[in-house]
Amino acid sequence: MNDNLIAQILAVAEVAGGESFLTEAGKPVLAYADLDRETGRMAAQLRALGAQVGDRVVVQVEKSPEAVVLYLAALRAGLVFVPLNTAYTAAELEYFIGDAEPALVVCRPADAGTVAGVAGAAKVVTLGDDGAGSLLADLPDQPLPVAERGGDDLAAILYTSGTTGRSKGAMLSHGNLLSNALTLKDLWRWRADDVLIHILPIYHVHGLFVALHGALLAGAEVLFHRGFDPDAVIADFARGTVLMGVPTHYTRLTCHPRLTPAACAHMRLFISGSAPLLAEAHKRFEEGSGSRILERYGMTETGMITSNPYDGARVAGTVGYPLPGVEVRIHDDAGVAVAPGEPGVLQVRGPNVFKGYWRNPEKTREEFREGGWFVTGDVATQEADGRVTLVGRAKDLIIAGGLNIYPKEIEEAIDALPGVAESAVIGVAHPDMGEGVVAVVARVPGAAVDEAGVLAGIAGKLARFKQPRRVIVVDALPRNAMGKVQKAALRAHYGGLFTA
Ligand code: MLC
Ligand code: AMP
Repeated sequence: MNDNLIAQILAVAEVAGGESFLTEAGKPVLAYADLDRETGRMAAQLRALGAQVGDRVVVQVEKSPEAVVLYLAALRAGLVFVPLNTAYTAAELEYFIGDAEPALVVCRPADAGTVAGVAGAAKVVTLGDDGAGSLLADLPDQPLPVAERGGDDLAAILYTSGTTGRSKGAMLSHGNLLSNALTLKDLWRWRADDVLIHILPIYHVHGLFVALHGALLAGAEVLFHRGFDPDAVIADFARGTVLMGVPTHYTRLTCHPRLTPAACAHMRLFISGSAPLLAEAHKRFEEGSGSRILERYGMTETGMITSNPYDGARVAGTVGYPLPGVEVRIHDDAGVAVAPGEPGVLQVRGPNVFKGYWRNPEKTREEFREGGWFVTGDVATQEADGRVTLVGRAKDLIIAGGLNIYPKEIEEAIDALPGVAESAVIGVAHPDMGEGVVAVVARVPGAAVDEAGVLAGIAGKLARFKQPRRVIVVDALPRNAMGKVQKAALRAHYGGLFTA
């Protein structure tokens, strides 16, 4: 049997037939009946461009129907799909390409020159958001058959930043992706007559896997949004049944005057994840929409781990129960299981857990415990009935608008600037993004360092979403008796910067 994820998707597509898979601005743009042929031709193109089974294909393109087909075609050709945030700079891209060593890089037409400069031995082709670009030129007529893949063979590598400041590639297999998708299909009751409103980027687990696989394995229609426009989303509530978003999406929708229970009457499921949904935001959305959000918890390395129940209590501020087939346990610093209700670091084991970090066995060993338990770095409590609540993070991580930002990476960029002695980057409450990035920068005595200079100094190096919203210049950072910078004290001191 072929464990290639796309084999399952095509089996569903065959049944769904003439139904629309992707619909954009009210127009069907890709039918299930065409998925086999479209992915087959694109897969043949990838092969013609030199990508062989097991090769990586790095993709940094805008969200478009063609980009969705590209992802599925990469699976079909047996390639390892490596999607990148469109906000990454050329400097960041160079690192990812150097690490992934792809056969092929697909980029936006406007970036072709810059990308060619950092692509090394990889071939560079382009794909525009209008479907133009060299990738689609002279598309072969003859579809490539679905490549034979085992459950442990890699389907994708998703880069996730680390506390060391360097991103690591999480290796996800066809088996990882399929097991998680099938579990969620049952748990969230996906049906062929569902209509997913797709507003997420397709370079992360949430938009690429959780949302798209859910729809694809049900044969459901996807109302395809390239960005997030609350007006357009609320208009689609009349046809849609499922929405997936990060808390920022729900916060913005809650503020919208047209969010009413009547406007949401056709929707059956609102799902939130990727960042903490404050209990207050949960309540306010319910007041506005008449629906209770279902919050779930996951990670790039593991896909989805826990979910609030479909039937039963969706408790605000909790992330629900471990998914069927997924085990979690909570351990203290000494590696001992904590009592119910006590905090500790959540570990996870199951068919969803990734195969390790790409070409980084040490990091892989560090993050796993004996028996295949992966250490998430999230601090959680679990009640006796199994319900999980996330209460903090053991990892130094900021999540803004559902995007992970690792302070270490920003600190390294700032510390390299002239006149900077050291820096501490923290996340503090932000009304729109959940957390906002603040850099507290200690200058070398007498050096002329200011906010504008620091921001200009890192602008070309780090993606815009990672750049601090505020830079505070000080003479020295607070330290404890051990000499460690007291980030908690900084968070307390600057906590009201965006909310006061
Ligand atoms: C945009 N900006 C951000 C940002 N998004 N800054 C910090 N964090 C973010 N997430 C910047 C822009 O560059 C711009 O900068 C300014 O903020 C305002 O932009 P905007 O137009 O308001 O942003 P918008 O395009 O509306 O995007 C906001 C957003 C988007 C929330 C819709 O960030 C988004 O789609 N987030 C979802 C990310 C996601 O998919 N996460 C899942 C990861 S998977 P300026 O100043 O230049 O104008 C995962 C696992 C799991 O975590 O469990 O799911
Ligand atoms: P990423 O590395 O981008 O996959 O992000 C994974 C991290 O996002 C997790 O380790 C959590 O810290 C966080 N996360 C995901 N879902 C939730 C949630 N529902 N509530 C709080 N944090 C979450």
